[in-house]
Amino acid sequence: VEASIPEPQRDAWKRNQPEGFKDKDGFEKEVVRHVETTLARSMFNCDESAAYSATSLAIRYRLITGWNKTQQRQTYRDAKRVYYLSLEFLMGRALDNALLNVGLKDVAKMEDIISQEHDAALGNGGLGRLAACFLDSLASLNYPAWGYGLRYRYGIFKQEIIDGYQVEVPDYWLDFNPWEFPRHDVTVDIQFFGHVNKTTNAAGKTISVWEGGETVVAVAYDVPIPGYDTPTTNNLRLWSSKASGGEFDFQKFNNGDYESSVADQQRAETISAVLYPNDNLERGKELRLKQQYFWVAASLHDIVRRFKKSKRPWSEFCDQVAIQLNDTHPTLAIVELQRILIDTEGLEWDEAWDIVTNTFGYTNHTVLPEALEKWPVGLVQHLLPRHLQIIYDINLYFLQKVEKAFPKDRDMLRRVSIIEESQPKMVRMAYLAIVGSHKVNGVAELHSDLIRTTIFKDFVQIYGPDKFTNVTNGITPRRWLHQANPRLSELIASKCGGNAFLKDLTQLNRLEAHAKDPQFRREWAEIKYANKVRLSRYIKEANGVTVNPAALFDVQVKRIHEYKRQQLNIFGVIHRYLTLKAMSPEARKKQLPRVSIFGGKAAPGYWMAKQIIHLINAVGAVVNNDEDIGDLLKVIFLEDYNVSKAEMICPASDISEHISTAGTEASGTSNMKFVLNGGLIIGTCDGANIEITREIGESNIFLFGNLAEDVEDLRHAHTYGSHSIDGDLDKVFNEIEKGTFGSPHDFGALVAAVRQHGDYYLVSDDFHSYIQTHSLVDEAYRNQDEWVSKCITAVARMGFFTSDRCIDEYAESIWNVEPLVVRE
Ligand code: Z57
Repeated sequence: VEASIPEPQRDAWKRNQPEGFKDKDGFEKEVVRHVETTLARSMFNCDESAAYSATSLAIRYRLITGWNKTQQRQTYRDAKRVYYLSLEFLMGRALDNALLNVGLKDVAKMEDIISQEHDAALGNGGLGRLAACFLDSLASLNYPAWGYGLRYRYGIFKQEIIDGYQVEVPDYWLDFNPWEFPRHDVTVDIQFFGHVNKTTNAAGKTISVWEGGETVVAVAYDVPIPGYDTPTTNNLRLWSSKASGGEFDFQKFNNGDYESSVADQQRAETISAVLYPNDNLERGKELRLKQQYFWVAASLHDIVRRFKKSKRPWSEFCDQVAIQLNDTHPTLAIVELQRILIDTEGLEWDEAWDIVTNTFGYTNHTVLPEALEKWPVGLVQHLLPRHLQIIYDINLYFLQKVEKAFPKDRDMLRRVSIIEESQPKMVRMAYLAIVGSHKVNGVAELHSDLIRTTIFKDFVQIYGPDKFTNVTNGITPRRWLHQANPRLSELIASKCGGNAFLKDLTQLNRLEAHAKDPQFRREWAEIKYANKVRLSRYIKEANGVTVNPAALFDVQVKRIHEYKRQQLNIFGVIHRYLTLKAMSPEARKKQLPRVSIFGGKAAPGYWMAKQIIHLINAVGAVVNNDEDIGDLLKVIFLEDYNVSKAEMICPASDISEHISTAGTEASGTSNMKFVLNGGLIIGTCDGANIEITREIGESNIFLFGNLAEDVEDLRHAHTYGSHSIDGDLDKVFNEIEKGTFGSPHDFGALVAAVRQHGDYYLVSDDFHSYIQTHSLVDEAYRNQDEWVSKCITAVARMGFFTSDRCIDEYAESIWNVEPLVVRE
């Protein structure tokens, strides 16, 4: 490692190793130094924004030293590394997390400064946040691991609510970002378009050479990822696109072709300009495919370059490298590695393919047909001509194998072909990912069962069941308990022997003994109340609505999607409103006050999701101003739900809603966040709700609704049988149509989806059970002692859902990697 440092300087280098700082004094000194000499400000004009800048620069100094050491250690030891390829990393804020992970959290108490930071919002929802939790766990468990992603100039849009409608505003987040390190010396030339030539190489072998038609440069930006209380700081490498030939093509510039020179530059920079804002939906846009290849090719080039430095034979590649594909978005990596090995490195097909399949693992995150990626063959041919040839070859060899194994099954070949013989022909990316990986996993037990028995069942026949496995999702307790809910974390620590539970979440089980302790219950409830007061203050500020913190807080925050069924929730709220209105004032006085809180973004092109947002706001406008109702019901839509808002909302919920149509939500991860923060769940038998129930006990969760196994029959009956709507739901619809919540025309599509268009998401089928279960929630909440005991018990049994457990499972059963411990 040291070989690159010239001998005369080495001694000076060693004597001057940067140490970082060790204590509060050193930290403060560093902050002041940055205010004065980096920002060129004084004590007298240091506002909160400058204080944030200086604080983050001080803390990053501490990160860098550990980061450098980690990278040197990993290179020196030359152990197998994990590469996590994800188009999304929904990181949120970094400062608070960095303070906690390097052990300076208690030194610096500064909510106001922390809240100055802009979220790094390079993701849509669950998939992107999972990637962020995984990075935290990988570093906290000392795994040698890199994340690879795109450095979008614009992350997920900011949501504004104007007159009850969503309006999207660009999220330019890079104005001041102390957490990234541009590596202008780490670049990769990426090609697109062009054509393929056959030539003969030195050994007399015919090989294919791809002559690209356009070159774009990928520039690396590195983000340090500190582990919690570990010596490991891993690296997240994000690629940014720029034109080759620098800012302008000077040839063109000098020829007076200034405009086309600027156009080239803009075309190149467009690749990493913006995150596609769709969650669980693929729209097949050319620029998206360009993004995918750009990022995948740059990452693989980097990985291969690193491997080649070790001078090992190619046969050892998969002993050194494990690459995890976060959904099918990086599937082209499979094709790209095969291309590098056969076209550039001169390996034989079979030898190369063996290396490829042993390197990759593929995680599936959805069974929704509209989210499964398919690319038109013509588009792939145009953009990546050599890759399409390789895809066809992969498919040919695969289908030959299938034909041998299932000689009488012609239809099998059609069904499993990587190329769908449709008009136009399509490349099925999930099938390519399965064929090119050694393991395929789902993200919760039900979901993994579903992919084995439905969308991928033919592949289970072909490869056998062992290729398909489950790794139930998890969340990092550092951010989602200790950071989001410091007081609860402290109370837990007082019963669990300190903060050890943050590294071994199963130790939460020591709480169980205190679930019925009146004093402990009181302290627990007091913290929940304080968190609700804090959220109430925020609601007052943001929405101008006064809510009663003693009311039951009922929360549904997540991307707006018909399958997640926010429409079921708001129809339920209307039902509650009608029930309250129909009561005598005396009867009303006995009712339990509720606050229904919604939040979440709709994809800009998802019209139905936007209608749902509008209805929620329209209902809020009526209910919140109805004097008959007062505190008994408030309906709040929180604008611009994001990671840092989730950190405030999760600790303040009494009950949260995870009510997807059974079989549609692969896992869900916010369900875990809410329970870990001492809230209960109302939910369907879907995704990780099922395992949460198994862990915390049926009496500590409110389950309702039809089961996944019944969905198909119900849908069939809606279309081919007579479809009658639930009576209570019918009353809700009639009220909407009376114009109670504004022009009924505005909400016609939401009603028609259930009444006329087959109720694909089973809103009517589940409505009665949903309403009844909400009554059970009210009833249970009235007995506060019992309720708090349930919450404590549930938290005590949540140990399984840490992302540390997930990462250990991936490491053991998919990656075959081990932690790199520091030898002193
Ligand atoms: C996304 O956020 C998820 C799946 C997708 O296919 C895409 Br695209 C985006 C989510 C699932 O909907 C959640 O159920 C799951 O918990 C999350 O991925 C992480 O696995």
